[in-house]
Amino acid sequence: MSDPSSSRRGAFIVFEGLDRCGKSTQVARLVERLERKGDRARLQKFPDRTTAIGKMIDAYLQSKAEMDDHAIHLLFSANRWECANAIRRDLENGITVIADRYAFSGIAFSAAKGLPFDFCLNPDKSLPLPDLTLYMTLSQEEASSRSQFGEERYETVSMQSATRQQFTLVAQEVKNRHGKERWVEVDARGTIEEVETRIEGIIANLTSQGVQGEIGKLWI
Ligand code: DGP
Repeated sequence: MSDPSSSRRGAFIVFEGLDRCGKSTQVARLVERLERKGDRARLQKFPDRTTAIGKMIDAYLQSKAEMDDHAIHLLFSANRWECANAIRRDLENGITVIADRYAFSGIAFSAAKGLPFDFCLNPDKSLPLPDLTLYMTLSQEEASSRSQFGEERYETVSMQSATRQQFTLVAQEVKNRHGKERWVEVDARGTIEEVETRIEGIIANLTSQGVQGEIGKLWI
């Protein structure tokens, strides 16, 4: 009899949230933890600033280059597309892919600047669909008390607050199109260890058992 587990693929798990919610710390710790256990896992950071497109995005975020809002939006999306095949291949090879941001940041940040929601959503259509997105939540007051904003373009209170509102719409869109279970909020308050425990409880099955079935297509 064939082993049913052999048809399982790696899970695609995305972390989203506003700046300073602790997302990058949690993502790094999670990948380390999985590797220590002997699980195969890979961290995929978005934007991936190492590629040619990523370098243009980096210059824009650091205000070293100016760009039309539509143009930079499409570059963020292109940056995800240039990583899409590698994500797909890894998932098919049983590797858990953990992404630090994805297309949901793409919509939330660009729509917060005033671009139409549909324009922001469309370029990412049919990218690999995350099996689960963890949206880390922190109030503006708590985020502000953590540390000062950095130097980058979007790190202002007004931009973060507009982005927060857009994330609410993005969450609704994911739930409507792909099912409620694919978008889970994680309370980002407390110590690093407390948040880590919350995350572990949510993703344990996905990372240890993988996923059955094909990789879906985003927004399709
Ligand atoms: P990070 O490297 O995680 O600090 O992200 C860089 C900044 O870029 C952060 O403020 C969020 C923003 N960002 C991430 N992805 C996108 C995207 O696809 N579109 C836009 N407009 N902004 C993004």
